[in-house]
Amino acid sequence: MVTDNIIKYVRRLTPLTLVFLLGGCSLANYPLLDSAGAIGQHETRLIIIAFLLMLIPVVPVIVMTFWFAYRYRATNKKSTYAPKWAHSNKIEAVVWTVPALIVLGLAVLTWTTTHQLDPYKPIPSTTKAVRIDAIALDWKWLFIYPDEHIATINKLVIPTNVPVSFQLTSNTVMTSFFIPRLGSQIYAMAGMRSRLHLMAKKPGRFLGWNSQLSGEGFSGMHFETVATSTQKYRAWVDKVRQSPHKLDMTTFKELEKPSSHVPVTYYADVAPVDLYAYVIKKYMHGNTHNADGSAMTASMRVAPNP
Ligand SMILES: [Cu+2]
Repeated sequence: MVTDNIIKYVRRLTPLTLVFLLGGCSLANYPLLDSAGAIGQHETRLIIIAFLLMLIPVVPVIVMTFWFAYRYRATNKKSTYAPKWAHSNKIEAVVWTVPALIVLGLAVLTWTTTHQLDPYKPIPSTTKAVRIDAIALDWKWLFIYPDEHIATINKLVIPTNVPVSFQLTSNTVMTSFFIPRLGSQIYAMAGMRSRLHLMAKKPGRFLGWNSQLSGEGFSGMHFETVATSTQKYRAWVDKVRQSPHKLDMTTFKELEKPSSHVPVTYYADVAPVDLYAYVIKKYMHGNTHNADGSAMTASMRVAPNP
């Protein structure tokens, strides 16, 4: 029969089609599924669990569509013909209970993980966190390492297995700080402080970017994050300290002018003010609050950093 032949061909072709369709896939193209960070790994697990949960109704529906079409075809005289059929309590029970349970499961999962993975929550560790002040400029990222008194443009270097504690703000419109392979994305807003904690679990080079459209130079607003051993991180800090550039008010005034695709720049010294506090203060107009709505502490309002 013709249909039998068609089914045979489809059966033979399916694995081959899959090979062609999925041949282009590699985890490198899907940074969220190829996590290299402590937070990111939890998030990857969450994405996969949510995906599988949602497949519970999707897969049977797809299978049944084909099965019904085949079983209840006009030429099949063996299946029951029931033109008056209208209602089934059994079907209603399945159709309502299963999605309800899935929604309940997703709700519990989302509630617990959003609290577990709160970007404001420090990552427990025996080693002291590396502090980084990230300031979004038009259209580049300024990273200040307040404990090292160094700064960079569009480049982050962090030690592996050491928590990194970011405080972020923006010297311009709202932007979004995101290193997909390390974990959570967070917004940086003018006059506000947002916090983010990340930790790289393995060495590597990861793309970081602004994932919030912020105007003309948006597409050039990305940076490389290098996770490396603590020794190499220390060596890098020493190297930055050799840089001839200093980040003072004059340099900052130049930096805040719009420019895009700005090459990596190192600053050996950040002087004399606490730039992060200065940028926040610029936009406060007396109303000081963190991005979560809480009031800023007095030490945040007046430079320098605690
Ligand atoms: Cu606000």
